[in-house]
Amino acid sequence: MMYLWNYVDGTLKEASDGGWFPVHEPATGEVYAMAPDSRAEDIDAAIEAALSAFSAWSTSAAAERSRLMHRIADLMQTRLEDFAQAESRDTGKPVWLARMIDIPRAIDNFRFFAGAILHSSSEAHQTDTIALNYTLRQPIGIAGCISPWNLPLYLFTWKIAPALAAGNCVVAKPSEITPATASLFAEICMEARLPAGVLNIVHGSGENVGAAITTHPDIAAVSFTGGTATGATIARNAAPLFKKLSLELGGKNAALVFADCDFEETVETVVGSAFSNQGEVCLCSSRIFIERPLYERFRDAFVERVRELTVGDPLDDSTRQGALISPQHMEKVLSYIALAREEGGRILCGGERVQLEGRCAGGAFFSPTVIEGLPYNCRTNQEEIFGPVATLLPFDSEAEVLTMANATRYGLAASVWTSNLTRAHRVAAALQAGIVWVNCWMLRDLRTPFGGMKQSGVGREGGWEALHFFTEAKNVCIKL
Ligand code: TXE
Repeated sequence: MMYLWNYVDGTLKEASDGGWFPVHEPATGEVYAMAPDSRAEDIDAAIEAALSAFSAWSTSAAAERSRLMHRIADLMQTRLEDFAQAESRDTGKPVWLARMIDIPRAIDNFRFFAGAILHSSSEAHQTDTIALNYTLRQPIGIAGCISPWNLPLYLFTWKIAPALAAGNCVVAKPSEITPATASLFAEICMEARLPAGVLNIVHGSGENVGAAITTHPDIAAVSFTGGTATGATIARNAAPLFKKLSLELGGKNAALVFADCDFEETVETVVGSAFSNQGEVCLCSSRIFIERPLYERFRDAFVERVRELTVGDPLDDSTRQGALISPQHMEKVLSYIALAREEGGRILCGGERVQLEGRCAGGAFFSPTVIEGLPYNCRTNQEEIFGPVATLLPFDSEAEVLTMANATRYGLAASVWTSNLTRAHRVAAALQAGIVWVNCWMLRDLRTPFGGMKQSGVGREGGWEALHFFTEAKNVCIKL
């Protein structure tokens, strides 16, 4: 049995009351590790360590913080394979995916903000000949970072890196479902000699550890990615304490496929956008709108491709769909398949559990599912399933597809598939989504604002947005 540890004040520790919780491997259903079941006292200790470290870290040269962050990135690079194996075992995602996307992106997050902090600048405003104003952007203090289970290290570092680069100390909690790579990351920080207390990682449940972070008076800002319902709880907890809040929540993302799209490329990329990481990405397309003249041709090619997505052992390089995160989550996905049937949907492929043999016999595997025949406003097309399920819907006009695409409480991402440039601009502007991809999906530039509108979140991450979030803007006005 493997044991994972908290990382507090520069050392590895167990929970203060000695409790542990089991960590499961979704592909086998087996418990393979134990992690500290921390309590509010562990958060108190982490915050105390962060407060002690803050003065030196927040006044250290940006070049020094940058150097240390590059060092962390270098060390992660040397252990890329260990990280990829750990991420795959913890989440059920194919190991090749963790090796190609999750871990390189986590390394990039550190490199990107290590570079960005050296290039940051702030504004000056001259008030005629009377005064000169300039903006100081100062570290905000202790930042709380809470991340989910679907892209564990990728999203954990996406929050921690800008917070540290801006000169804050951090108390971070990875999802209790996937604590392994955060634990490995702590080892890297020790090896890189990150000063004690600058980053503290505390494992445990949302109820105990997450809530302690969001309600602690010494945490100045909370950056959270996870479910919309949890986001609402965090907003309720943090609001009376006037914490800065960044919330990246769920999505019910639309792909808008026009008849003039590049057919082959669109089919191929939209399949990827719906089923990458078993559909467990907040950016995945789950509602695919197809212009009627193309509907049947697109549907048939799409279903054919989806049938080719091999469900299998995440360790096997030929696997395209690994395990879902847990049997409970699989039950949730199954309940939506039953709902879709009740609502009149036709299952074109998938829709059931996949029983593998041998090592993976106890795993939570599910066949990628395509459904048609559902109205845009039914529950299946309104609620986030967060699994390998996509619905296909025909449309007749641009106005109609915009109405349907925008008719959800979410507003995270959308994609538009067309060769008509004017239409692409027009539709992109009219979509209620924080991110619109045109003829692509998941093409990311870390300088761009990232986040959602409506119930997909509050605030933006990425680039200067993240550095602004993790700093306090102070105007200094000098009379001339
Ligand atoms: O998320 P939670 P879960 C969606 C998806 C999924 C649903 C639930 O629909 O089915 O959310 O997933 C911590 N105070 N997304 O249960 O519960 C928790 O410990 C403070 C969308 O994993 O929101 C974990 O670290 N923290 C998504 C983190 O919040 C609390 C990615 C996320 O857990 C807390 C993942 C509390 N009261 C799921 N309760 C996306 N948009 O990327 C829990 N947490």
